Amino acid sequence: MKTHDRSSAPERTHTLNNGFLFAFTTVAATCALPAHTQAAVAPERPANILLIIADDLNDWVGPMGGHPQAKTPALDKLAARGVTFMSAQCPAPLCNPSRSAFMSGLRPSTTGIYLNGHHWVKYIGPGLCINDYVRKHGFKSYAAGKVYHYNKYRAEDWDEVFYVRDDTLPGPAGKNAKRRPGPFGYRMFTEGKPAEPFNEKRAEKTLVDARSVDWCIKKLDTTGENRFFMACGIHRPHTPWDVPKKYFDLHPEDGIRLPETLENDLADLPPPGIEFTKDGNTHKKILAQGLWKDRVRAYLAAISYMDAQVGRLLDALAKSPHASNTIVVFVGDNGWHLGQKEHWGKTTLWAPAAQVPMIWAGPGVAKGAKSDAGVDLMSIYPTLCEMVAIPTPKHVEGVSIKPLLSNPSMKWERPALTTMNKGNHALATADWRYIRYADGSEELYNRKTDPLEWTNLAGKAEMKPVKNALSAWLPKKNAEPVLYEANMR
Ligand SMILES: [Ca+2]
Ligand SMILES: [Ca+2]
Repeated sequence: MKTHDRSSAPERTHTLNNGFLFAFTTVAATCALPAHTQAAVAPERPANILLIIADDLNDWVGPMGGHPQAKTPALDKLAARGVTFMSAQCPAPLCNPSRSAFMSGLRPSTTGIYLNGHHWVKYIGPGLCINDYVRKHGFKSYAAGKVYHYNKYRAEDWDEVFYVRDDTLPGPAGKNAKRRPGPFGYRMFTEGKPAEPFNEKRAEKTLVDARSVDWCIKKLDTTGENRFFMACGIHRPHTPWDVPKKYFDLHPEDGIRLPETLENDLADLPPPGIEFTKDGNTHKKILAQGLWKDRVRAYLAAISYMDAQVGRLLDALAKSPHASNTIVVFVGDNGWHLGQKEHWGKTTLWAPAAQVPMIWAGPGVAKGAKSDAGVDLMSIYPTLCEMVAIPTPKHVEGVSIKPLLSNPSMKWERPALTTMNKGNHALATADWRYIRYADGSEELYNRKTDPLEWTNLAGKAEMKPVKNALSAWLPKKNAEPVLYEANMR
């Protein structure tokens, strides 16, 4: 595993298992930080942080009700002891720009990191990301699994990292997988064939997500006197969806319900919106193959598998000495379309791709509550700083939602912001979704009367005040994209 050459080299580096598994112990005080980040820890709030990130998870989880047949008992349990945000949005509907943004506090429109081929490590300096920043305030920071896109960690920003390459993928690390042709290549499913459960002979505990969770569980046992910031990234329900059979069995195909869709839903979209739905005619093909239900079932199975892993980690936390003083944040990095607006996958500004689960629980958080405030994942960094009583660094662009955690029904004016490539933005509140594309074309949906966002109201004269009010929140800066590097994808 290549590490970045810096004058403050790691104290020790272990490279194990063909380089796919590694752990680092780094010198704590390696990064020069701006003076405003040097304040001391407030001793009266000794809370730890556990951040769990699921990959490509839309609102098909129990507490959000995005799909009536989602089975997510662990998230149901977490929601029962915390606050679920019903209108949370990602900063970008794609892994790398979303994760690098909410972990660093810097939006894609500020950094120019819009795509997976934009190597965030080269543009966001040390000391800025939350996992590194909290270390200056007495935290140890630990990562397991997919926290940043692939394994594009800056290892020096953590005390220890556990990363196992997902060996169900093809390529040098994927000896168990073969390439599956289709519009999404190996990453989705074999075109024209029903989804298949993972090789039954292989024990679940050997799969990547189970191993990441096991590592975190062990770490919970061994964390010493320091407060900890632990991030656990679960790869599922990102494709491939071939999770173990028992999760498919939870979702019999016969009764599977398809997402609600509208014929000619695309008719009222401006050209850039239509462009976002183009993904190689996947929807037409899936319809022709009669596999829509099959795909919905496989996604639900992958969500249940993810939930089971999250449940193991949360159960272990509940039994640990850190049970009562750990703030838990569960999020998805971006959503996923399964036929809504004739689209499959992410990379759109509509709810299926932009809306994500965000559940908070722990000291200072209301129990069993829901908030429909328009918030986005940029709130994670400043809220965590406030919750653990350390100063929020000045570069952080999001705002703290701490008031909502104790008073989830309070009125919240500010909209959530999602950005897709340069100059395309969606602003979402509990009531509205307003999309402004780079060419100035628009969409507006009334989320209260039209929750599936079918009827574009942007052209109606009486909607002008709504559009104007939301437009005020568009970012002033739209950074040029940074250099695209194909090998980052
Ligand atoms: Ca993702
Ligand atoms: Ca429509």
